Amino acid sequence: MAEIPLVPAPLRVEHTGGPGFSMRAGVRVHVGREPMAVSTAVVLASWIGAELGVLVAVSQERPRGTGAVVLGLTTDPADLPIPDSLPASLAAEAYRLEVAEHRVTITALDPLGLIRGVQSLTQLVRRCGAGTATVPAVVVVDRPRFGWRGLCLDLARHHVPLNQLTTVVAVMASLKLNVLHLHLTDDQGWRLAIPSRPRLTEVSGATAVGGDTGGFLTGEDYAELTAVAAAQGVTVVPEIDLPGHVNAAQHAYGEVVPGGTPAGAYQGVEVGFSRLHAELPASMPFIRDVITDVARMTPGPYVHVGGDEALTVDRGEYVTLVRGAMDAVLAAGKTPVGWQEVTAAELPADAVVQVWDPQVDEVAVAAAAANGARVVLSPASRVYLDMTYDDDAPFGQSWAGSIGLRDAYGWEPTEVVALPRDRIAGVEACLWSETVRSPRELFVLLLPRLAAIAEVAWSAPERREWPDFVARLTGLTPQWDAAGWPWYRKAL
Ligand code: TNX
Repeated sequence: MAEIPLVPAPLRVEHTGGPGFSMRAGVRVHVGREPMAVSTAVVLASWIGAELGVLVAVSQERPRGTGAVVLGLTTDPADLPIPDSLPASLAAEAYRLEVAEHRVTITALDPLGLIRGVQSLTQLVRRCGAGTATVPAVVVVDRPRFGWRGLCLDLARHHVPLNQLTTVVAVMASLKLNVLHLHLTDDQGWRLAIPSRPRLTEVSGATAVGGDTGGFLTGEDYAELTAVAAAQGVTVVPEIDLPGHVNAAQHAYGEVVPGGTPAGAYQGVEVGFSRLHAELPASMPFIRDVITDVARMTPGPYVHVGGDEALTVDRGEYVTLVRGAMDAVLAAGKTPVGWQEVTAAELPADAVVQVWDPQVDEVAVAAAAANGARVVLSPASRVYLDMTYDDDAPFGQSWAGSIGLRDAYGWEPTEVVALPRDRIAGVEACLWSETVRSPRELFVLLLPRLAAIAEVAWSAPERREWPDFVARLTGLTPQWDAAGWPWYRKAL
């Protein structure tokens, strides 16, 4: 399969032989009338146009003649084909891609599937000289293994501005990842403007680890990011971390500090020292207002309330504060997500629990799952991309060990915690940013390991094989170079 460099590996790919499809001036993208499908067609047409250096038209007429890329929705799962037993959320992302000499056809049940098919098509396009490109003659039948395929990005320790975030979304989408979890608040900084508490960013937007430059997303930035992400089938999940990791909030608002004096700015990297206090009258209104604002600004269905490493809060008070935050999420019509520690509280039926720490309390996670929670797996020793690649890697941390490309690839989500299969929502990589001081460091820590984790999350276990993965990835990296995405070359 190496000559077909699809990453993550599709369910089935068949080389049909023949000359393949030749893209040149005059190629058109055909689509029906469904608005999301039309926006996918526009994204594809502009991508092909940029590759070829020509303008590519989007047409809603029936395709005639040659040179057409046709995006079509179907209502019949047998067209793809998809088994009846597949959950609807996974079926929505399934697609069939057929490349023949005169036509490329992408078929799906839902516009999301068209987006995934387009992402495969773009990985197959080979530029050959000025104004032309070819696509090999193949039939790809594909669908995801897990519905939650995420990346958690820490903006709080070091800010990541909008232009870099949109590139991260493009990288994610190209690997069929579909959840961008933003860790927006922590001890060191607050990165999203909150209308009801403007001082959060006015004061704590400016701070960062080591006294480095801060920054924050305005409401308009955030709206643009969520729209850019949605157009590529990526859902943004904002995280407001509490009741620990709150020094930036306490630096901006003394009302959530006992005694009322705002805390100093924090530039270090220790965790676990700051906390909210349930007995302070301002605490619950603060939590409610912030969560309500964030939920209102967020088009996606989830709000993450953190809950990790609240090391100085006793259990009863922890439960009160976490439940308060989750109730605010529910009242705003969203689904709460929390780090594994939130299993100390009784969770709402459809909550999502994110497992990260090797010291996980498996019994508590299993009990939450038995009560209806779904679980996202972020085992630190496999997916914490702030860890170094190896001993001589130029940057990164090491508390969870080094994570080489093969470590990020060679693990099985169903073996992290004993859970019924249908309780596993999926997999999420995390890039904590204590040490991340430049876009180059950010992308080099992500790539190529993010591709490995994307394959763990998307591909059927029987399709995953290390040498084949390395060969496909090697075939894909010229596209990363062409896009200007830095990556860690020694990993391959
Ligand atoms: C643990 S993972 C943390 C973060 C740190 C990270 C560094 C989690 C929920 N908490 O606060 O940034 O380790 O690797």
